[in-house]
Order: sequence, then structure tokens, then C-alpha cells
Amino acid sequence: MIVRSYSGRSVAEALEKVRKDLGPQALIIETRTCKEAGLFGRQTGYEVVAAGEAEGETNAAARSAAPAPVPSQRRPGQLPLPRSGPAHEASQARQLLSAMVPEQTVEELNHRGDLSLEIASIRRQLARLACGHGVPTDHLGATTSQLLEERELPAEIIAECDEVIAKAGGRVPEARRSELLSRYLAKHLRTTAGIDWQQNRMLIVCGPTGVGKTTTIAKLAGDLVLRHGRRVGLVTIDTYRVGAADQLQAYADLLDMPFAVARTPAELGQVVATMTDCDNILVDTAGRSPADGTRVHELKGFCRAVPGMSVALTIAATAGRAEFAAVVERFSLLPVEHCLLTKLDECEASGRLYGCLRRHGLNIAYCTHGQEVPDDFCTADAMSIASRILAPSPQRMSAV
Ligand SMILES: Nc1nc2c(ncn2[C@@H]2O[C@H](COP(=O)(O)OP(=O)(O)O)[C@@H](O)[C@H]2O)c(=O)[nH]1
Ligand SMILES: [Mg+2]
Repeated sequence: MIVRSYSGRSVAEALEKVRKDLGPQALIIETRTCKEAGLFGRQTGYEVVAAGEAEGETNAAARSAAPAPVPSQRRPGQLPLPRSGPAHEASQARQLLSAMVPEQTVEELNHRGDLSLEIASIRRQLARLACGHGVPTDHLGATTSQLLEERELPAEIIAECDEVIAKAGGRVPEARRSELLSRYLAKHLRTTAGIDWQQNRMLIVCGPTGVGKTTTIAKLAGDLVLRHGRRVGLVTIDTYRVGAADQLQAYADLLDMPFAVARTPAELGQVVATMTDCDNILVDTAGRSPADGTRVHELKGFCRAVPGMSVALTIAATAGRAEFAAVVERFSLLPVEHCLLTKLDECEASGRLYGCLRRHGLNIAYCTHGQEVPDDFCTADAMSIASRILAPSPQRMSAV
């Protein structure tokens, strides 16, 4: 196994050199931009670091030189004990990479344009881990990297933050680093700063039990009536839990709004048809556990019962990674357009939350940050979500 570096004016050009020299099965370890003086005048160039078999190295020889297979008793994700030597590091990286991500060959990467840069960046970070270097944090400094780890920001995003600071070099004063990182992190979140209530006349609010669906509907209704002067009707299809309808009815009475219960999709259609004088109709649902596929399926019937019904998924900011993924997966049966993020006030692992939101690419419309109706609620803002990760101490969301 040999590791070499190739440069070109584009990634494709550098990859072509890799392919010619090491063949199509070469493993790309790193792709980076470079602006070295005299290399390409003022243009940005690309450098690709690739590993492959040396000329004359037979498959048999390569096999005999290969590291011993990973012992089966090693837990998934656990790294092999570090040994030294560049050749060993390269093969170690290769072993880990092939276990974690499907190998990309030069030919494949040639067809993937920008994606190749992203894949190479992930590989670079994994290779560092494999070689015992850990997450790169040299440029972030100990205090910031410790804070990001405490807030459970995923390792690959910490590495990105390190690169952001590295690229900025000495140009950003210490005091503005947090802002720079928050801006970078915010850029990768999808927020819609509320819902366009002219376009989305009816909204059905779904999500797991106890995440705050009913409370959030009351907050939305309060905002629509008190701040936007719209006439709102409330409907619940939550007939599973004793007292569930009473909870929403109490809010409807308080805000002087029409209220109805619908037991079936057909009833929902009828009820909505009677609320012609309402500018907006908000529909509450019973909580569905992510494991309860049948009930989520039932919800599909309600979502389809009325043409033009928009769907919002409510997720608690306190959900762990696995729970978050399970909720998104289960509710993807429904045509979800908006995300309502609740309980931000209870979320300490703001980095973990950020990782989940970014990974699942949800359109976050509103955030809630307390039990008070209608106050503890605001339109979603990517910068406020991102800046929580770098705030010196747990920060309370303030209403926008
Ligand atoms: N801390 C906090 N609690 C909330 C928030 N939203 C709702 N809750 C509480 O979560 C609990 C469940 O709320 P509920 O609306 O009944 O949840 P549902 O089962 O999804 O309808 C109640 O005690 C709410 O007061 C929030 O943003 N922050
Ligand atoms: Mg409820």
C-alpha cells in the first residue's frame, strides 16, 4: 500500500491522475483546496491524497501485508489499538473506513462533483480518528472544543468548526469566534421563520405523546388571534385519552374560538366544512408512539380527509439521537411539511439537538421554550438555535 498526493486545477483532474497512477480502485483519503503561490497562478487548485497498491504489488502480497482481520469480539465502532508507522496508519485508516462507509473509487468520485469533496472531508476526519489523532481541535482551542463536546455536538461537526477557524486564520478576533461559528452552524439549518397562514389554511399537528402538541396548538392559536387578528377554529381527533378533548376545549373557550371533535376522517371533513368563517383551522391529534406504526397509519387517513390540509410534526428538543431518528422515520409516512420544536428550555445537549436537526433536514417553523401559553413560543431562527451551542451557560430562549 502506498499513499501519494496528486494536484490538479479541478478535483476531476486530480482524480484522473490518481486513476492513471494507482488505478480505479484507489482509496481517496483526503481532498483539499490549495492556493500555493505559483501552482496555478491565482486560481484555486485541488490536492487529492490517495492510497493504492504500488506497481508490481500483487494481490497476494497485498493480502499478506494487510493487517490482521478485526477481532470479532471488538464492539461495533470501537477502534483497534493504535500501532505506529505510516504504512500501518494508512492500512488502519483503510480498514476503518471500509467498515464505516462504502469505499468510493476514483471512477465513482469522478462522477460526483462537489459531493466528492464532502465525502473526502468525512474520510479525512475518520482517517485521523483511525490514526489515533482524535477529532481535530487544534484551531478551536481547549475551552471551545470542550464546550462543544459537553453540548454533544457530533465529532464530525466539531471537526468542521475547527476547519472554519483554521480557514479564518488570525483574521477573526477571539471575541468574534463564537459568532463566526454560530453563523457557520446556522447556515446548515433549515428554518422557515413561522408558517405562511394564507398558504396553509388548515394544519394538523402530529407527533409522539407528551411532546407538547396540544399546548403548542394553543400557543399558535393565541398568536394567530392576538397578534395577527385571524379567526381560528380548533378541532381535535384525540379521542383516545380521557380528558384530551377537554384540554383543547378549555383553550378554545378562553380564546373564544369554535371547537369540535372528529372521530373519523369523514367526520373531520364534515367538521371542517362547517368552519367556513375561520381563516385558519388547527387540528390536534392523539400522541403516537414512534413504535406504533398502525396508529401513525391511521393518521394518514385524517391527513388525506381534507384537501389542502398541511401537516406539522412536533418533536421535543430533549429527544435523544435514536429517539429523534425513530420519530422522523415513523412519521415520514405522513406528508410532513413543517416541524414544531418544543421544550427548548429543557434541552441541555444543544449540540446533539443541532446534529439531529441538521441530519434530518427538517423545516423548523416554530420553537417553544416553556409551559406558558401563549408566551413561551417564537418563530424558528437558525442563528438562535445555533448560538445556544456556544453560549457560555445554558441559555433560555427569548421570544422573538
Ligand atoms: N418545559 C416545557 N414544557 C412544555 C413545553 N410545551 C409543552 N410542555 C409541557 O409538556 C406537557 C405535555 O404537553 P401536551 O401539550 O399535553 O402534550 P401532547 O401530549 O403532545 O399534547 C405539559 O405539561 C406541557 O405543559 C415547552 O416548550 N417547555
Ligand atoms: Mg395532547
